[in-house]
Amino acid sequence: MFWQTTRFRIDLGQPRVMGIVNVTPDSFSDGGAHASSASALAHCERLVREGADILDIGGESSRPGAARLSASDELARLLPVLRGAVSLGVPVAVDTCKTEVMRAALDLGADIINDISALLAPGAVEAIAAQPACGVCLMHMRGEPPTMQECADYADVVTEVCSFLAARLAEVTGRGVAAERIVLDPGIGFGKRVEHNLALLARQPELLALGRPLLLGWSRKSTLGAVTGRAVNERLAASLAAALAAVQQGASIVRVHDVAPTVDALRVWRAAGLGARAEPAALHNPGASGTALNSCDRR
Ligand code: 7PJ
Repeated sequence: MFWQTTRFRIDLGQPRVMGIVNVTPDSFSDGGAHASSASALAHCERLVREGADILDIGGESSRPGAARLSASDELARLLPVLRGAVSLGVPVAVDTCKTEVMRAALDLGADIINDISALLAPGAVEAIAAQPACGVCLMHMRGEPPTMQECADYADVVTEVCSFLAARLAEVTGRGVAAERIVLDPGIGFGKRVEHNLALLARQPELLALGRPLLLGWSRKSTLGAVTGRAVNERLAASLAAALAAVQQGASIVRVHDVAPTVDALRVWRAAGLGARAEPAALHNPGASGTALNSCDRR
């Protein structure tokens, strides 16, 4: 399977690592804002050196209870970093749910829109459909970040996440976005309690029936803290275990903070031959023998 994005057609015959880049706000001065862009860009460069296949740049925190940011503040944080990131040779995703931010990011050459609200904002589907090839990640969330943990009620979380993603996929493709441009994400931690997140891992193969690749974000999340009793900065081992388990359960892309250790873990997983997929990359791309581990095919 492939994920079509603006500049890259990403071969998902092997699992891919999406490195998280949070653009840290600095409200003290323009100099401070400039410094935080420079350090975010340095972080992008580091993640690429560590083997990230995709960068995911976010300007707004979507953690439970987080305050909302205006589109212009979000753009002021994002755009300077995005400008530099698009020259690093890997596909760049922008993590946003605002239509205005999507448009500006796509104008600057972003490859992927990663939307935790699955393009539900007015005009968002149109903004994606207006582009010939940008990629999109549609994620399930119950409620909105400030209050989402109050909405965590499900009769059957896996079935409900599945139906939501199926409906969004149908809507977005129906409005002119090719299915090949879309990946799906059950949204670990977004309006879900520990038992819901763990059920989504245990029964993740059911989501594969939707017919599109899965992106999973477990890195450092609170469910891992609940399971291990560890604080957020002590969850590396738990995050690696979750990433590998997600891949073993069929995930094509893992969204992580700790790129180098995740790349190592996946190398071992692949070396053991555990990565054989129903659709090996070679069947789709017979000319490309010996593709480098972290390469993405340019369109
Ligand atoms: C996710 C995300 C995720 C996708 C965040 C955090 C919270 N985008 N953005 N999937 N999580 N697609 O990293 O803890 O799980 S922000």
